[in-house]
Amino acid sequence: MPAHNEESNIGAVISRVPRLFHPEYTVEVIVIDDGSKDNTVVVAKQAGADYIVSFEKNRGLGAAVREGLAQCCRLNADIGLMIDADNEYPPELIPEVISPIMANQADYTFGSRFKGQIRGMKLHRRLGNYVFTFLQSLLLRKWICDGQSGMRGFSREAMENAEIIHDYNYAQVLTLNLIRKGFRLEEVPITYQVRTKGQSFIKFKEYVNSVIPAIYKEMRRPVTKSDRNDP
Ligand SMILES: Nc1nc2c(ncn2[C@@H]2O[C@H](COP(=O)(O)OP(=O)(O)OP(=O)(O)O)[C@@H](O)[C@H]2O)c(=O)[nH]1
Ligand SMILES: [Mg+2]
Repeated sequence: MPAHNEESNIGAVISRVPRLFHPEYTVEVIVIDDGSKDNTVVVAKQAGADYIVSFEKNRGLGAAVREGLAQCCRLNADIGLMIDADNEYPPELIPEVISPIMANQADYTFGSRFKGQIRGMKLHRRLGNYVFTFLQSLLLRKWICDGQSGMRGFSREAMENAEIIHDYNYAQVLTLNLIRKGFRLEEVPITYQVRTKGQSFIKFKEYVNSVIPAIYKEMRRPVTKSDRNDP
Protein backbone atom coordinates (compact mmCIF):
# COMPACT_ATOMS: atom_id res chain seq x y z
CA MET A 1 0.00 0.00 0.00
CA PRO A 2 1.80 3.14 -1.15
CA ALA A 3 0.81 6.10 0.99
CA HIS A 4 1.55 9.77 1.13
CA ASN A 5 -0.35 11.88 3.65
CA GLU A 6 -3.33 9.53 3.84
CA GLU A 7 -4.16 9.76 7.56
CA SER A 8 -7.84 10.25 6.78
CA ASN A 9 -8.11 7.24 4.46
CA ILE A 10 -5.52 4.54 5.19
CA GLY A 11 -7.16 3.21 8.37
CA ALA A 12 -10.35 2.36 6.49
CA VAL A 13 -8.43 0.64 3.68
CA ILE A 14 -6.38 -1.52 6.07
CA SER A 15 -9.35 -2.53 8.18
CA ARG A 16 -11.28 -3.58 5.05
CA VAL A 17 -8.55 -6.00 3.88
CA PRO A 18 -9.99 -9.55 4.04
CA ARG A 19 -7.39 -11.37 6.12
CA LEU A 20 -9.06 -14.78 6.29
CA PHE A 21 -10.33 -15.28 2.78
CA HIS A 22 -8.47 -18.56 2.21
CA PRO A 23 -7.33 -21.19 4.75
CA GLU A 24 -3.99 -21.74 3.01
CA TYR A 25 -3.00 -18.10 2.64
CA THR A 26 -1.65 -15.69 5.23
CA VAL A 27 -2.46 -12.08 4.38
CA GLU A 28 -0.05 -9.38 5.53
CA VAL A 29 -0.26 -5.64 4.96
CA ILE A 30 2.85 -3.68 4.01
CA VAL A 31 2.64 0.11 3.96
CA ILE A 32 5.22 2.16 2.10
CA ASP A 33 5.01 5.56 3.69
CA ASP A 34 6.51 8.00 1.24
CA GLY A 35 7.71 10.74 3.57
CA SER A 36 4.24 11.55 4.93
CA LYS A 37 4.07 14.66 7.07
CA ASP A 38 0.80 13.73 8.76
CA ASN A 39 -0.21 10.79 10.99
CA THR A 40 -0.33 8.18 8.21
CA VAL A 41 2.11 5.88 10.07
CA VAL A 42 0.32 6.07 13.41
CA VAL A 43 -3.07 5.43 11.82
CA ALA A 44 -1.68 2.55 9.73
CA LYS A 45 -0.22 0.89 12.85
CA GLN A 46 -3.46 1.30 14.77
CA ALA A 47 -5.41 -0.22 11.89
CA GLY A 48 -3.17 -3.31 11.93
CA ALA A 49 -0.47 -2.85 9.27
CA ASP A 50 2.08 -5.66 9.65
CA TYR A 51 5.05 -3.85 8.14
CA ILE A 52 5.68 -0.16 7.59
CA VAL A 53 8.59 1.12 5.53
CA SER A 54 9.09 4.86 5.82
CA PHE A 55 11.05 6.94 3.34
CA GLU A 56 12.71 9.89 5.00
CA LYS A 57 11.73 12.20 2.16
CA ASN A 58 9.00 12.01 -0.45
CA ARG A 59 10.34 9.99 -3.39
CA GLY A 60 7.27 9.41 -5.52
CA LEU A 61 4.68 6.76 -6.20
CA GLY A 62 6.90 4.81 -8.61
CA ALA A 63 9.62 4.50 -5.98
CA ALA A 64 7.06 3.46 -3.36
CA VAL A 65 5.52 0.70 -5.51
CA ARG A 66 9.01 -0.54 -6.47
CA GLU A 67 9.88 -0.80 -2.78
CA GLY A 68 6.56 -2.54 -2.02
CA LEU A 69 7.20 -5.24 -4.61
CA ALA A 70 10.76 -5.71 -3.33
CA GLN A 71 9.45 -6.06 0.23
CA CYS A 72 6.96 -8.72 -0.90
CA CYS A 73 9.85 -10.70 -2.44
CA ARG A 74 11.96 -10.29 0.70
CA LEU A 75 9.07 -11.61 2.79
CA ASN A 76 8.79 -14.54 0.41
CA ALA A 77 5.23 -13.75 -0.67
CA ASP A 78 3.68 -15.99 -3.31
CA ILE A 79 1.37 -13.23 -4.51
CA GLY A 80 1.51 -9.45 -4.18
CA LEU A 81 -1.39 -7.05 -4.33
CA MET A 82 -1.02 -3.29 -4.42
CA ILE A 83 -3.90 -1.04 -3.54
CA ASP A 84 -3.95 2.74 -3.18
CA ALA A 85 -4.26 4.02 0.37
CA ASP A 86 -6.84 6.64 -0.62
CA ASN A 87 -9.90 4.41 -0.08
CA GLU A 88 -11.03 4.61 -3.70
CA TYR A 89 -10.54 0.90 -4.45
CA PRO A 90 -12.41 -2.00 -2.78
CA PRO A 91 -10.19 -4.15 -0.50
CA GLU A 92 -13.10 -6.61 -0.23
CA LEU A 93 -12.42 -7.55 -3.86
CA ILE A 94 -8.74 -8.46 -3.29
CA PRO A 95 -9.58 -12.21 -3.53
CA GLU A 96 -11.25 -11.65 -6.92
CA VAL A 97 -8.36 -9.55 -8.22
CA ILE A 98 -5.77 -12.18 -7.33
CA SER A 99 -7.85 -15.23 -8.22
CA PRO A 100 -6.53 -15.51 -11.84
CA ILE A 101 -3.01 -15.58 -10.32
CA MET A 102 -3.99 -18.20 -7.74
CA ALA A 103 -5.41 -20.28 -10.60
CA ASN A 104 -2.19 -19.75 -12.61
CA GLN A 105 -4.15 -18.17 -15.44
CA ALA A 106 -2.39 -14.80 -15.16
CA ASP A 107 0.77 -13.28 -13.71
CA TYR A 108 -0.42 -9.70 -13.51
CA THR A 109 -3.96 -8.47 -12.88
CA PHE A 110 -5.76 -5.15 -12.75
CA GLY A 111 -8.77 -4.35 -10.71
CA SER A 112 -10.49 -2.80 -13.70
CA ARG A 113 -12.72 0.19 -13.03
CA PHE A 114 -13.81 0.52 -16.63
CA LYS A 115 -14.99 -3.10 -16.71
CA GLY A 116 -16.81 -2.54 -13.42
CA GLN A 117 -18.47 0.47 -11.84
CA ILE A 118 -17.17 4.02 -11.36
CA ARG A 119 -18.64 6.58 -8.97
CA GLY A 120 -17.67 10.24 -8.99
CA MET A 121 -14.87 10.34 -11.58
CA LYS A 122 -14.71 13.74 -13.25
CA LEU A 123 -14.91 13.95 -17.04
CA HIS A 124 -11.34 15.21 -17.54
CA ARG A 125 -9.99 12.32 -15.41
CA ARG A 126 -12.06 9.86 -17.40
CA LEU A 127 -10.71 11.26 -20.67
CA GLY A 128 -7.14 11.21 -19.34
CA ASN A 129 -7.59 7.57 -18.40
CA TYR A 130 -8.93 6.71 -21.87
CA VAL A 131 -6.02 8.46 -23.61
CA PHE A 132 -3.26 6.86 -21.52
CA THR A 133 -4.90 3.44 -21.67
CA PHE A 134 -5.33 3.67 -25.45
CA LEU A 135 -1.67 4.66 -25.81
CA GLN A 136 -0.63 1.53 -23.90
CA SER A 137 -2.95 -0.62 -26.02
CA LEU A 138 -1.35 0.75 -29.17
CA LEU A 139 2.20 0.24 -27.92
CA LEU A 140 1.48 -3.30 -26.75
CA ARG A 141 -0.91 -4.21 -29.59
CA LYS A 142 -3.17 -5.57 -26.90
CA TRP A 143 -6.54 -4.30 -25.72
CA ILE A 144 -6.42 -2.86 -22.19
CA CYS A 145 -9.40 -1.31 -20.35
CA ASP A 146 -7.91 0.38 -17.29
CA GLY A 147 -4.21 1.14 -17.61
CA GLN A 148 -4.13 3.50 -14.61
CA SER A 149 -5.72 1.26 -12.00
CA GLY A 150 -4.40 1.62 -8.44
CA MET A 151 -5.26 -2.00 -7.59
CA ARG A 152 -3.06 -4.71 -9.13
CA GLY A 153 -2.05 -8.27 -8.44
CA PHE A 154 1.33 -9.90 -9.13
CA SER A 155 2.65 -13.43 -9.22
CA ARG A 156 5.95 -13.96 -7.47
CA GLU A 157 7.75 -14.17 -10.80
CA ALA A 158 6.16 -10.94 -12.01
CA MET A 159 7.25 -9.20 -8.80
CA GLU A 160 10.81 -10.44 -9.21
CA ASN A 161 10.97 -9.23 -12.79
CA ALA A 162 9.05 -5.97 -12.51
CA GLU A 163 11.11 -2.88 -13.28
CA ILE A 164 9.74 0.59 -12.67
CA ILE A 165 11.99 3.02 -14.47
CA HIS A 166 10.90 6.27 -12.88
CA ASP A 167 10.17 7.34 -9.34
CA TYR A 168 7.25 9.62 -10.14
CA ASN A 169 4.77 6.90 -11.18
CA TYR A 170 4.46 3.26 -12.08
CA ALA A 171 1.11 2.89 -13.81
CA GLN A 172 2.06 2.73 -17.48
CA VAL A 173 5.76 1.80 -17.43
CA LEU A 174 5.16 -1.23 -15.21
CA THR A 175 2.52 -2.65 -17.56
CA LEU A 176 4.68 -2.02 -20.62
CA ASN A 177 7.58 -3.70 -18.83
CA LEU A 178 5.72 -6.81 -17.67
CA ILE A 179 3.70 -7.47 -20.82
CA ARG A 180 6.73 -7.04 -23.06
CA LYS A 181 8.46 -9.61 -20.86
CA GLY A 182 5.68 -12.05 -21.67
CA PHE A 183 3.70 -11.95 -18.43
CA ARG A 184 -0.02 -12.71 -18.81
CA LEU A 185 -2.44 -9.89 -17.95
CA GLU A 186 -6.04 -10.26 -16.86
CA GLU A 187 -8.48 -7.52 -15.86
CA VAL A 188 -11.03 -8.15 -13.15
CA PRO A 189 -14.05 -5.82 -12.82
CA ILE A 190 -14.12 -3.75 -9.62
CA THR A 191 -16.12 -0.89 -8.16
CA TYR A 192 -14.41 2.46 -7.65
CA GLN A 193 -15.48 5.45 -5.57
CA VAL A 194 -13.58 8.71 -5.97
CA ARG A 195 -12.00 9.88 -2.72
CA THR A 196 -14.04 12.02 -0.38
CA LYS A 197 -11.07 12.88 1.91
CA GLY A 198 -7.48 13.97 1.37
CA GLN A 199 -6.00 15.22 -1.88
CA SER A 200 -5.17 13.70 -5.24
CA PHE A 201 -1.47 13.99 -6.09
CA ILE A 202 -2.03 14.23 -9.83
CA LYS A 203 -1.25 17.57 -11.41
CA PHE A 204 -1.96 17.40 -15.11
CA LYS A 205 1.14 19.17 -16.46
CA GLU A 206 3.59 17.46 -14.11
CA TYR A 207 1.96 14.07 -14.84
CA VAL A 208 2.16 14.41 -18.62
CA ASN A 209 5.72 15.80 -18.46
CA SER A 210 6.91 12.88 -16.35
CA VAL A 211 4.89 10.02 -17.78
CA ILE A 212 5.32 10.57 -21.54
CA PRO A 213 9.16 10.58 -21.49
CA ALA A 214 9.13 7.56 -19.17
CA ILE A 215 6.87 5.62 -21.57
CA TYR A 216 9.21 6.52 -24.45
CA LYS A 217 12.26 5.44 -22.43
CA GLU A 218 10.63 2.17 -21.35
CA MET A 219 9.67 1.26 -24.93
CA ARG A 220 13.26 1.76 -26.09
CA ARG A 221 14.70 -0.59 -23.49
CA PRO A 222 15.38 -4.21 -24.33
CA VAL A 223 13.36 -6.34 -21.92
CA THR A 224 14.45 -9.74 -20.75
CA LYS A 225 12.93 -11.95 -18.11
CA SER A 226 15.28 -12.79 -15.27
CA ASP A 227 16.30 -16.45 -15.42
CA ARG A 228 16.21 -16.76 -11.63
CA ASN A 229 13.18 -19.05 -11.75
CA ASP A 230 14.16 -21.03 -14.82
CA PRO A 231 15.33 -24.58 -14.23
N1 LIG B 1 4.57 7.05 -2.78
C1 LIG B 1 3.77 8.05 -3.03
N2 LIG B 1 2.52 7.82 -3.02
C2 LIG B 1 1.73 8.82 -3.25
C3 LIG B 1 2.20 10.12 -3.51
N3 LIG B 1 1.15 10.87 -3.71
C4 LIG B 1 0.10 10.05 -3.58
N4 LIG B 1 0.46 8.83 -3.28
C5 LIG B 1 -0.34 7.64 -3.03
O1 LIG B 1 -0.69 7.07 -4.27
C6 LIG B 1 -2.01 6.63 -4.25
C7 LIG B 1 -2.77 7.29 -5.36
O2 LIG B 1 -2.80 8.67 -5.15
P1 LIG B 1 -3.88 9.62 -5.76
O3 LIG B 1 -3.51 11.00 -5.37
O4 LIG B 1 -5.26 9.20 -5.38
O5 LIG B 1 -3.67 9.45 -7.26
P2 LIG B 1 -4.49 8.61 -8.26
O6 LIG B 1 -5.33 7.63 -7.54
O7 LIG B 1 -3.53 8.08 -9.24
O8 LIG B 1 -5.36 9.68 -8.97
P3 LIG B 1 -6.81 10.12 -8.69
O9 LIG B 1 -7.53 9.84 -9.95
O10 LIG B 1 -6.74 11.56 -8.37
O11 LIG B 1 -7.32 9.34 -7.54
C8 LIG B 1 -2.52 6.91 -2.84
O12 LIG B 1 -2.37 5.74 -2.07
C9 LIG B 1 -1.61 7.99 -2.35
O13 LIG B 1 -1.43 8.00 -0.96
C10 LIG B 1 3.58 10.34 -3.50
O14 LIG B 1 4.10 11.42 -3.68
N5 LIG B 1 4.31 9.26 -3.25
MG1 LIG C 1 -6.69 7.92 -6.12
